[in-house]
Parts: sequence; structure tokens; C-alpha cells
Amino acid sequence: MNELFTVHPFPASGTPHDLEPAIREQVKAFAFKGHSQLGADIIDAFPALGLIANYGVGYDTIDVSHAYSKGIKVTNTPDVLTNDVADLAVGMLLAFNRSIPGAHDWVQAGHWSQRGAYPLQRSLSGVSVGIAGLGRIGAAVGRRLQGFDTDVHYYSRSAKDEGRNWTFHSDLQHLAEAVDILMVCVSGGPDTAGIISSDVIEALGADGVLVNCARGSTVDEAALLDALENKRIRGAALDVFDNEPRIDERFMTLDNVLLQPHQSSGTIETRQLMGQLQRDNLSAFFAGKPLPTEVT
Ligand code: 8YV
Repeated sequence: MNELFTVHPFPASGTPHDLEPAIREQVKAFAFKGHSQLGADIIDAFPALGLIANYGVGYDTIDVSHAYSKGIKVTNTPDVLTNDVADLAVGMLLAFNRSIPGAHDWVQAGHWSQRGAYPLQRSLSGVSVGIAGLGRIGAAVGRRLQGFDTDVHYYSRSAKDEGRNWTFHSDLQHLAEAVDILMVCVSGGPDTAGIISSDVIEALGADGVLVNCARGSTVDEAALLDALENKRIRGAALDVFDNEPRIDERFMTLDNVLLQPHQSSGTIETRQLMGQLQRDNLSAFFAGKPLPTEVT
């Protein structure tokens, strides 16, 4: 980054006023990384801003409509992270259903030789799995789940070609009623805030498992915690939360969750590709060329 551009670091925890006004007035592009709010207050503090290049596919924390209203373009990093995110989502499900972390602890604690076999766990093959949102990541999750011989269902605004071998539901609650496992793969933002409502969680039922690799904001987290604590669902495997990384303390004592630190795109390979795509967008912007992955 430093070889290509003149970089003025602006920490996620800071404010625009951490930069000298003389610098702020010159900044033409943001290389944004993080999940803090990038709202109108920050955008307005940079009068020469023309591009917000996001490091990530999700741009829910960026006030895109305000940026557009000022002629500022926004780019993201789609496609390059799809496989890793889908791998982690299915990996979390398998790890939860077979209690792989717990079984590992059982061996290391010496329980195997002292107490014997590990308690029996649950199959993945043969179960019905619902995918909420059949975009790039949801479709990649579906393809993987097909390989595990599951019965794939999905919820989307309309039936998708990608889902022709899968069962389409136009209603999220009906999807939750029909399946054992619900994988959340919708993008974050106002349209999807809280769509995994208490009704959807209850519809999943006492044997249901929720897997979230999308955004914490998509789930009514208070309802989820309540359902988990009272065993009204079997469990949850979560990579995303409200208030990351200071997540609700109630998660720390649950025995029916598998928790990950928002790391679904966190591989060396994918993070290099995301960084490259972000730099390509910045370079194209400064060269006056079409932006490779503009959010429209
Ligand atoms: C993050 C993600 O971008 O792409 C997304 O939407 O949530 C992640 O890949 C990554 O954690 C960097 O902030």
C-alpha cells in the first residue's frame, strides 16, 4: 500500500479529527478495513473523498447512500473470499454436530483412557439444512452441503437457478420449520437486520441448530441467547455477533455453542487476494479507469 499511495493511517477507533485538517482536505480515497461505522460524519469530514475501497464483501457499516449522494464510489472484495467463508460455515456445522472441539479436549485431558469412549454425537448426512440467502456464499454453502448428502432447502426473495436441485421457500419461518439446521448467509444491513427473529428461532425447534457466518445484526441475539439457555434449540455455531469483539458474556458459559472470532475469510491466501483487490480498486480509481468491483 505504502509503495503505491501516500497513506495517512486513520485507526478504526479514531475520529476524522485525528488527522490534521490539511491532510483531511487532500484525502481522495479510503482503504477501509474493519466493522466500525463509516457514517456521514466521517465522510463529510473529507471534502475531496471520491472512493471508499472496502476490504471485505460486506459493506453494511458504510453509509453507502450518503456516499453516493456526494458522488463518492464504493468498492468491496466479492468472490475471492466465497470459498473460505463457505468452508468455515460448513466446517463449523460439522465441528458442532460431531463435537470435534469437545472430543479433542477429551483426548488431551486423558479422559479417553480413564473414562472411555466419547459420548455419541449427531450425523450431518441425511439431515435437512436450510440456507437463508442464496447469494454467492449461500450457493457455495449449498454445493458443499450437497456433497455431505444433506437435503438442501433455501430461502430467497425468488427461486434461483443455482438452487434448482434444492427446495425453495419464499418465507423464512417456513424454511426454519422445514429444516434441522439453518445457515445464515444473507448480507448484513437494514434489509436483513433481525430477520432471524424469535419466531424463526422457535420455528427451528428443540432439535434445531443455527449457523451464522453472515453478520450478527441478522439475528435477534437476545432471543437466540434465551433459546440457547433454555434449550429451546439444540445449539448454534457462530462466527459473527453483535458488538464484536466484546460479545455478550452470556455466550461464554453456554455448553451448546461453537464460537469463532469472525474469521471466515481469515486465511493467508484469501486475505492476500482481498488486499490485492482493494489495491486494484484504488489504483483504477487514481488512474481514472473502471473500478473492478464497484458496489452499485
Ligand atoms: C471481513 C467480512 O471483511 O468480507 C466480509 O464481509 O466480514 C470479512 O471478510 C474481514 O474480517 C476484514 O475486516
